[in-house]
Amino acid sequence: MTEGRGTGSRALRGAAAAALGVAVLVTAGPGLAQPAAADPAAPARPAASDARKVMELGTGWRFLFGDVPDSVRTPEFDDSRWEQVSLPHSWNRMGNYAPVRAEGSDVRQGTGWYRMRLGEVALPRGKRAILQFDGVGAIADLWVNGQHVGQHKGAFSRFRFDISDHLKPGQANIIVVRADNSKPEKGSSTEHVIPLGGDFFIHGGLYRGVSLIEVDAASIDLMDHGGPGIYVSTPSVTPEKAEVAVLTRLRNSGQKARKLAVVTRIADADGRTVASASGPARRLGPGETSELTTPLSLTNPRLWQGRSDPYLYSVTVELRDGARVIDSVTEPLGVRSFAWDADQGFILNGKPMRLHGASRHQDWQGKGWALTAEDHATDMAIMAEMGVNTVRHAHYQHAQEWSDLADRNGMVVKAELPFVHQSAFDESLPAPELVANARQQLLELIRQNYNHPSIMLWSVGNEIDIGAAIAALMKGGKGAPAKSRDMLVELNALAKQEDSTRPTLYADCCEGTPSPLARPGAQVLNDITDVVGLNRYFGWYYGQPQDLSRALTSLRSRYPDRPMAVTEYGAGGAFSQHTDNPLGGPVNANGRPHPEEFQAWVHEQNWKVLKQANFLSTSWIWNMFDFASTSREEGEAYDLNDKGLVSYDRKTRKDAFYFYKAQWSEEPVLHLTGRRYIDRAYPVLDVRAYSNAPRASLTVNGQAIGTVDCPDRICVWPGVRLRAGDNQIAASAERGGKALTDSLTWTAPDSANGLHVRAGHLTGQTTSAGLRFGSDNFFTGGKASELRMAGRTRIAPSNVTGTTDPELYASYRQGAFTYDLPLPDGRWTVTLHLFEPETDAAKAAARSMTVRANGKPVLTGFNPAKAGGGSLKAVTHRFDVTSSGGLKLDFSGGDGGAVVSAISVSPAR
Ligand code: GCB
Repeated sequence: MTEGRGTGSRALRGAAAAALGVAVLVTAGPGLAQPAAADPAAPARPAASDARKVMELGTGWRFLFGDVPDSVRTPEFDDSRWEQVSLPHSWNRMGNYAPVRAEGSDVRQGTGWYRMRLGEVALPRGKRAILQFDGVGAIADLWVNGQHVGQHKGAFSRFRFDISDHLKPGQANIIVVRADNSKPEKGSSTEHVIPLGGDFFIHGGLYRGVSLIEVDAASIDLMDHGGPGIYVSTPSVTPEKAEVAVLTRLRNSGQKARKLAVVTRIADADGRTVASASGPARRLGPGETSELTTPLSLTNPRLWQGRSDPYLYSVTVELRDGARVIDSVTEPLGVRSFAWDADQGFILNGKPMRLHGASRHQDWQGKGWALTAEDHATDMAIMAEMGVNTVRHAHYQHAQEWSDLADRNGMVVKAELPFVHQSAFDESLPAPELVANARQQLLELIRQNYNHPSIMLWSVGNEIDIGAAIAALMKGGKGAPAKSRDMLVELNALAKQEDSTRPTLYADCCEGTPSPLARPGAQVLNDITDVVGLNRYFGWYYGQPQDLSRALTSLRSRYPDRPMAVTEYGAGGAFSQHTDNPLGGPVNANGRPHPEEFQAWVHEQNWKVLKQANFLSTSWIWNMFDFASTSREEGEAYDLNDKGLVSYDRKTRKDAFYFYKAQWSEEPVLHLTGRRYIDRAYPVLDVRAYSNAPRASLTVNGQAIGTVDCPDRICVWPGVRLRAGDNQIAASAERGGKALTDSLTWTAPDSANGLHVRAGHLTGQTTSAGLRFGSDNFFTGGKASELRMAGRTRIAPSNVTGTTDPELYASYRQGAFTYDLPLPDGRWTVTLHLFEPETDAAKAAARSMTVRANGKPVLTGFNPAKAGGGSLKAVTHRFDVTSSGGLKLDFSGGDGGAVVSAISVSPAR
C-alpha cells in the first residue's frame, strides 16, 4: 500500500461548497538558490498577517472550582475573591514518587469556572471577533456578557466561537467559561464524551491557550472544526518535482456578498517565494462557505527527510478583496512521500527507513497538562537525544506547539483519536451520542493537524474493548465482550473519507497473547484499519520477552497484507528499587516493586526481537516519560504509571533510556548501569554498560579489570569483585575518535561476612534482626515463585508462620537448581530457609529434597512439611562447609522438586 500520494484535495464537503475556481499556476524552478536547513529552534509559526489580529488572553483570569450560583454567568457577579490565574491553567496535579498520595495532589473532577474582564472591544465595522480555545478539559461552556454562546465537548482539540454579536460596544465585556472534567459514568455530563476510560487522567481547565482573533467578516474559514482553513497536500512527489495542492476554505459571515480572490504562495525556509498562484475573483454570498483547490508545483524540491533533514517550506494563502489583503494564513509544508508497507515496513521518499520510537503523554510533574512552549521543547529535545525518529501521541490530540516541533525535528508521528479503553459502560452498543462525539473529535483531529508533515498515521482507537474484558475478568470471566467494532468501522471510514493521504491504525491489546484479557469470543478489530497496531507486553504483564517473536510471526500470517507496528511495549521502572538479577523472580506488574534493572532487561529483550522483525514498520516504547494515572500505586510511586524512561519531572533518565540511546543515537554513548543502586547487596557482580562503541574498558578502584566487546551495544564485565566500602568504577571507550568515559561509586559489603540470598524474589530484604539479603542471584535452573501476587496494587503479606520474618518466605525457588556462591575460601555456616508451599497434604507429604554442598550431601530426603509441622511453616536447616573456589549448592527433589526461600552464608564460628 502506498500512501502520501492521495488526490491532494479533500472531497468538497456539503452543497454550499461552491468552488471558486482553480487558480492560475506560476512555478518557480531550479534556478533558485538552495534553501537553508530548517532550524529546529525556529519560532513555532510565521507571524500572523496584518489582516488578522490575534490577541493572546493569557492573563487576567479569575478561577474557582466547584459549585457556584447561576449569577456567576452574569457580568455583575463579584469574582474579586476568586483565585487569580494565568494560562495555561489546570486545577489538577497528581503523581509522586512515594507510596502515598502527595499532599499537594488535586484529583478533583467536576466543574471549574473561569472569568475574565475583556475590557472594551472596539470591533471595526465589517470585522468579526472569534474566541479561540486551544484545549479545555473536558467540556467547555462559554458565556459572553451573560449570554450562553456555545459548548464544546472534547478535552484535546481547538475550538472557536464567533462572539461578535455578544460583545457590547463601549463597555467592558465579561467572558465566563465553565470547564467540566466530571468522571465519565452513566448520567454524568461526560457520559457521551470520549474517552470514557483509560490509564490517564483528564485534567480540567483552560490548560492550553485562549486567544481573541479579529478578522474580516469574509475570511479564510475559522469555523471549520477548529482547522486552519487551508489544507496542504502533496499529490505527487519525486526528486524532480512535487505537485502541491492547497485547498482553501472561505467563509463570508457578513451581510453582503463579496468578490474575493485568493493568492497562494510557497516560500522556502528563508522566506523566498518559490511558487505562487492567483485565481480570479469570485462572488461569495452572505453566510456562504466555499472551497477551492490551488495546484502548484516545485521543481527539484528539497524533501522533508525525517530527522536527517526536516526541511520545511511554508504555504501562505492571502485573501483579497480588490487590492486589499483582508486575510492571510500561513501553514508549514514538508514535501515528502511515504508508505506503510506489509513487507518493507515504513518507506520515506521511496526508501525503506527503520523507525524506532516512543509514546508521549502531555503531562508534567507539578504542572499536569498546563505545559508551556518550553516544556514541549524540553520533551522534544529529550526524545531527540535518545535517538527517537517517530513519536506516538498518546492517546489524544497533542498541542499544536508540539506538532510544530515534530515537523521541525523530523519526527514521524502517529496522531491519535482519544477513543480509548471502552465504547460503553457495560456490554451495550455504543450510544449514538458517543459515536457522534467521536466523529466530531476525529474531524477536529484531522482538520486541525492536516498540515503537519510529521503526521503520517491517524490512529482511530486504542484497546477499545479492554474495559469490557477487565470487567468480565473481575466477574470471574463472566460478562460479554465489548461491542465496539461497528463504531471503529465507522470512525475508520470517516478518517479515510477526510484524508486520503494518510493510513489509519488501531492499537489492539490482546489478540493472540496469553493475557488474561484476551477474551474468547471477543470481536476481531485488527482487520479494520490499514495498519495493525499491537500493544504487546511480553515479559511484563504476561509471558517472556522472547515470546514476542512468535506472537508477531503468527499475527503476520493472520494479516499478511497489512503493515504492522508494535504500538506499545514496556515495563515499569523505579529509581529506588533495585535487583541484583532481573531473572530472580516474578514482577508484580500492577504493584510494587519495579526494579529499575528489571525495566532495562525487559527493554533489552524486547528490542532484541523487534530489531530483527524487519516486516515491522515501527515500534513505540511505552512510554517516554512517567505519567499520571490515578488508578496506579506501583513501583515507588503513587498516581503514576512508571513505564517512562525518564522521570515525571524530566530530570532523571532511567537506565533503559541509555540502552536506547546507545542503540539509536548517532552521538557517542557510554553509560554504566545501576548508578542509583549504590549500596550493593553483594560484593561480586556483573558490571554493565550501554555503549555504541565497539568495546569498552573497566577499572575498579584504579585497577584494570579488562576490555570487553559490546555486542548488541551492551558491555558486560562478569563477576567483578568489589572491596568492602566505597568502590570507584570507571569505564572508558572510544567511538569515532572520541574518548568516552563514565564512572560511579558503589558501596559493597565485606565478602568476609558471607552472602545472603533471598530466593525467588526480584528485590532484597533486611530481616528483623538486621541481616540484609540480596535479591535472588547466583542461581541456575529452577523456577521463582511468589506467594499470592494478588491484588492490582498490593502484594498480600506472606502467611508463612513460625518465623519473625514471614516476608523472607513469601518467595521461593523451586525445582532442580544450583547456586554458585562466589565466596572467598574458608569455613562457613550455611542456613537454608525452607517451607512447604504446597497446601495439598498428599503433595506436601511427597516432597523429598536433597541438597549437596560442593558435591557432598548436606540434606537428604528432607520433607519441609514434616520438619515444620505442616505446610506454610518456616523451617531452617543449618550446616557448616569449607569453600574453595566458591560454594556450589545443588538442590533436587524428584517430581515436586526442592524448595528454598533464602540462603544465608556466614563465617563459621
Ligand atoms: C496499554 C494502554 C496504555 C496503558 C498501558 C499500561 O495497553 O494502551 O494506555 O498506559 O497499557 O501501562 O498498562
